[in-house]
Amino acid sequence: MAKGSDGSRLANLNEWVAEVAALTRPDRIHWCDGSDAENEALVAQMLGDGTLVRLNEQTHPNSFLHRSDPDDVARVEHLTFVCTDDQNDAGPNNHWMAPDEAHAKMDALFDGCMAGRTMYVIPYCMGPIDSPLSRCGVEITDSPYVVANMRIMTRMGAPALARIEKEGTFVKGLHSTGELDPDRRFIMHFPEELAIKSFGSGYGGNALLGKKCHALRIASHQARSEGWLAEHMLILGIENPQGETHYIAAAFPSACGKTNLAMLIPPEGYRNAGWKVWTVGDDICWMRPGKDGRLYAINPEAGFFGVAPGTSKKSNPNALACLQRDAIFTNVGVTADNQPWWEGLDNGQQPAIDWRGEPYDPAKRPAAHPNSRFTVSAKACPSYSPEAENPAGVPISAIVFGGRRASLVPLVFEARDWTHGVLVGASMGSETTAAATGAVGVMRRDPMAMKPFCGYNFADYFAHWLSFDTPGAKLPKVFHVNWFRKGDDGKFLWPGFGDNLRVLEWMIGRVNGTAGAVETPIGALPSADDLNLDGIELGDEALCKLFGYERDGWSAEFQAIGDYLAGYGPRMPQALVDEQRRIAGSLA
Ligand code: SAT
Ligand code: MN
Repeated sequence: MAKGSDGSRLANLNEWVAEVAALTRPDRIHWCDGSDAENEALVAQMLGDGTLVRLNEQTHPNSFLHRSDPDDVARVEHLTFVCTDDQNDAGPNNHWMAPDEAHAKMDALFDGCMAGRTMYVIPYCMGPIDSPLSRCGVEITDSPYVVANMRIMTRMGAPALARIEKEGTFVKGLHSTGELDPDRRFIMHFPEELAIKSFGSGYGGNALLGKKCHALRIASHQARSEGWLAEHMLILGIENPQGETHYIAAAFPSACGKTNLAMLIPPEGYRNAGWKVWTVGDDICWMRPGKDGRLYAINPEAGFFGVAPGTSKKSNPNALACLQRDAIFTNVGVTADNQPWWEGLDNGQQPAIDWRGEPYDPAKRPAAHPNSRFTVSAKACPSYSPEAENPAGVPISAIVFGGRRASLVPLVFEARDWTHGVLVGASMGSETTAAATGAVGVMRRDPMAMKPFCGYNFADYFAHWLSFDTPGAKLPKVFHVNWFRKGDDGKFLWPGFGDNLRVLEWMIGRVNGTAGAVETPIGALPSADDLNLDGIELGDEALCKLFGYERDGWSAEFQAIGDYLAGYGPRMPQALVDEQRRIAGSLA
């Protein structure tokens, strides 16, 4: 019998923990309270066994490096399953396994896997503890690294347990790092049971079960039945010189700059005029209609699990400011004096040791893994919005969809109405990144940036999106952006980063009815004069490609979008099919 079980006041939680302990057979059970003392003891243990390395205490107090297994550095989409009774409910967008078969497979892997280890029970709350939009879960894991990360990424410990005891329902997440054998690695979701089983990986998106597994895959399913939306979106607030703040939610695939956009620093002219950007969240957004008909959003997370490479004083000074202390770095390089280092950090220092712990040799590998990450509390961010803790959430004025598209897609366009906006989201395409294992730079459809994260059939998901358009609803305007358009020389045409505020300002102008646009079949595009381009130089090619619309290319794109939607069969909502046909027709 494992030692250390304090238990909770909730019989179904205690029973589940006992069941898991009987299966996994840990030496000890530790119920996490989220206290500093608990965290210090875990850190000391991980420093002792090499799971963590202490970074330079002078430059980066209380900060640590974790080097993962080299085969365990990203999400594994081919090993991620949604296990619903009926395969059609998971949809062609998910890998599916029958729940009984999946449970049997996973339970065989979990059998005795915690022998000699401590089993940690982590009660957590996704969202502010006192928000009606928040939802809770309990993750059981044998990884102290997961505990330390969950403590930063969620509201974890005693207050979460108190809420769970009151509510009685919670998402059950079971995780073990196992032997990290890629052939014995699966991330299984049981949305109908509000349960997750993840084995064989310690990587964030596979192992911090509050994040993608709960807050997106399980929550998207839950949101559908409860009338809300769980989305892969950042949330930011834009305060104009008059002191009015508009909130924007924006969906981009992993590693396409959500963290940078969420923490944007306005260009100098805007700063001087009094513009400010507030960060509410950088990855996940839960939204629900309020009494006034607007959508209100919370960030269910409490921290950032951001991509390190490319983060610099220039690209994201707010992120860099967060990373000065109390951060966990995973798979970055280090300098000779043990400071964290990654490609694009641009601080004049040089790496000495790479992410594998070997002397840095640029001919061999980059110092930091392309999907190396930092974990840090949102409260450390200078632009963190006080409204992020508001239990009522923030009202959303605009929804933005965006992907990485080297060609065709202009800088920004606006959807005509909600149905068109849902089609714009549903037909999003993007070139793949290092956030998941597999080829990088391949264009794929990634509707609403949810391809890896939607816990049910995309056709039903689009229908759910369409269902928000009810009488009395005051829905946000919907836009599409592409920061990644390239010129003939292969270089990016748009400067991006802080200058993206110029595009966001135009959107707010459209919301307020003050900004101009040109109507086209794909939506309303600003002309170069509709955007404030003061202080940036754009050549003829850039102006043409960023603000133009290429009829032939879009005609082909809409054929491809039609084929994509048809792949979902009759379950695809007719309103979306009609919208696609209407636009395809006007492009022909
Ligand atoms: O899935 S992670 O949380 O590791 C990050 C991402 O891919 O968006
Ligand atoms: Mn993400």
